[in-house]
Amino acid sequence: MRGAPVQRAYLSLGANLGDRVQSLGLARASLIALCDGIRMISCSAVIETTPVDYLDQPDFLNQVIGLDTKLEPHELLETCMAIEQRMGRDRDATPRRGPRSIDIDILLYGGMGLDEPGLTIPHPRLAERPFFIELCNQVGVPIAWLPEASRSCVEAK
Ligand code: PH2
Ligand code: MG
Ligand code: MG
Repeated sequence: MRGAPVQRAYLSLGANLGDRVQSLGLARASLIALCDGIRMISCSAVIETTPVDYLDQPDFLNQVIGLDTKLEPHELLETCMAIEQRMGRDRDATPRRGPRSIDIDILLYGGMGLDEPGLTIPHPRLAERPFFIELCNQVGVPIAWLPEASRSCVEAK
């Protein structure tokens, strides 16, 4: 990280178990307080969304935040996962795409595309989740960073 260029990244926060408002707040605070090399730039509204992909689960609260970071994509991912773990998320106890107390995903990073084990950027389901697009729009994501399939939704506004 030392000497690395600062990159703008956008993360999604999601929670549908426990005190969802508190979980999103704690995730934001953890990203700011615990992480060297991360500066929070923007926060979207927190919105309630109906579950997608795995339908039989409680409604989510979702938010998108913009950061400036010197962490490289995999370091940022590790940071997100460490915060999830500190907050008590137990990946083994819940089904894939099922209920979770906190989920912190990298949506976009420096306008780059990456497809590596454990990390795909842009987030592979960004374009198919309208609430992600709406929240990205709120925090001023450059349209060119969005997957092509979702650009028309933003441009149409
Ligand atoms: N995350 C999932 C699965 N389904 N649905 C909503 N509404 N919001 C989410 O963040 C979400 C979801 C797995 O990452
Ligand atoms: Mg997710
Ligand atoms: Mg995740």
